Amino acid sequence: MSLIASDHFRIVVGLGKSGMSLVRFLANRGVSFAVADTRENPPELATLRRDYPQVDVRCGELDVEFLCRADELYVSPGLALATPALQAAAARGVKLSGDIELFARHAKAPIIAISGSNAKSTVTTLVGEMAAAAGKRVAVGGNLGTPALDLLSDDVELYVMELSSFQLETTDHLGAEVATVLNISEDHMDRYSGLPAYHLAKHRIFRGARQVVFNRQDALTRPLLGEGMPCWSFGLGVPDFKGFGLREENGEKYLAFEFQNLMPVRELKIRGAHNQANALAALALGHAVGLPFDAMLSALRTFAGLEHRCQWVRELDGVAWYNDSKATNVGAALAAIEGLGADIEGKLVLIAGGDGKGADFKDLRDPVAANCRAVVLLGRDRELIAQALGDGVPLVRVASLDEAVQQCRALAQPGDAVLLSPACASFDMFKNYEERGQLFARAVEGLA
Ligand code: UMA
Ligand code: ADP
Repeated sequence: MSLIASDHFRIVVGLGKSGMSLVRFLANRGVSFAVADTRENPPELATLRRDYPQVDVRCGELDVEFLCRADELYVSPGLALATPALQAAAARGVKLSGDIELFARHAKAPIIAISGSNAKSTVTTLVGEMAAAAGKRVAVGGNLGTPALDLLSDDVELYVMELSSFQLETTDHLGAEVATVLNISEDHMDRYSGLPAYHLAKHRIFRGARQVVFNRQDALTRPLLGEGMPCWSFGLGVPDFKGFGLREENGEKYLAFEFQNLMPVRELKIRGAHNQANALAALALGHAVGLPFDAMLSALRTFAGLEHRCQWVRELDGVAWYNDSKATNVGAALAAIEGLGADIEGKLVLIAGGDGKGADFKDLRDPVAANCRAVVLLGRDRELIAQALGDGVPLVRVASLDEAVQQCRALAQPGDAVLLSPACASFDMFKNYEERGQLFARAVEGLA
């Protein structure tokens, strides 16, 4: 039986990276399809016209009549399913689906599926490195960057996939070998009606899973399970049966599994309590698919973290500078402020602000007051953050990242750390979080 009906007509909606992977996938299987994108000039248009000149492409406002010619729409994670034209097509019986659903149907090797509000990329990359250290032919991608369908191959022995709530919304049955939601805190509130809707989207990752990993410190990560589902857990406390955690013995803190100490925490290269949780989550996922501990621990000893995630930039006059530009929501910034704040002698000088995506910043107030010497605010939503922080800490408003760096240089004292952890997306001032992080690092490196 073919896994994809050849007599159906499909439309790929969205011609970015995942849309282009769908085009290649469908064209290689001789399936008939067209493409639509709301943008006049979507990123992969030139590639499509060059490689698939025969494919019908409609750019600009979505035309419901055109969409209704399809049996099924493969919708980009970048487009809200609530988009009126998509809803109008769905009401007329057109099925809405996505690239991850197709991937799941065609993947022949086990899938480790990773979602959560924060730490997805770090844990996905780490599990990938653990699997490679164990000698597995592993494919790593999804929301992380390489679209899932581009990874499909008969040679792959294990898939490690980062999945966003947007991708999961169009996925009915993932069937992962092991699935996890690492943590849940508010994000993308410009696309969801509230936390419950976002939570529900994330939990679709557990559909058809054979095992799960949950976070003992975050009840929202626990799936509602059928009886007998093998369940592993992680958390910063002392672990119990089927649990990964931390245990202290003779003044030394260890990563531990059940009653067994695995490795001293000080051997980790990644910094902060949040990264210890990430290491434990990766161990739990790897263990669930049978990766040996020695290979996983050797990967943990060498993993230095990803760019723009609490990344050390330089030390100048006793002040360490960190780039955490990937902290695009409140939960991520909180983890960095508390994780790094506990690790340094002095205080933090925080740079925050940008596009807040409708978030509520009130949870920053107490941790910022406890850990920060001052906060330098920039970007569109800086006044919203200022209101949430109140008068617990001195606030400095700036107009540019260069100015922010200059202000931090003046504010920080020896033993302090300067942390760019904006709690906001970057799109109001920068192309993306990478550009924001690179410009920050360049400005910091330029300080004399
Ligand atoms: N867009 C339109 N009209 C369209 C289609 C898209 O205006 O018809 C706009 C939307 O603003 C959208 C943006 O274009 O947000 C990007 O959409 P795209 O279809 O061009 O995206 P892709 O290049 O296919 O990238 C997507 C993921 N992007 C999003 O979910 C927004 C990438 O995650 C992912 O790496 C890639 O597929 C491969 O799987 C990025 C991301 O920002 C990194 N993810 C969010 C996050 O991590 O918070 C969820
Ligand atoms: P994601 O792919 O989910 O965005 P990343 O691994 O790229 O996750 O990390 C994004 C940000 O999340 C980092 O900049 C860091 O500040 C924060 N972070 C890392 N680990 C954790 C954690 N365990 N809990 C909460 N926030 C975290």
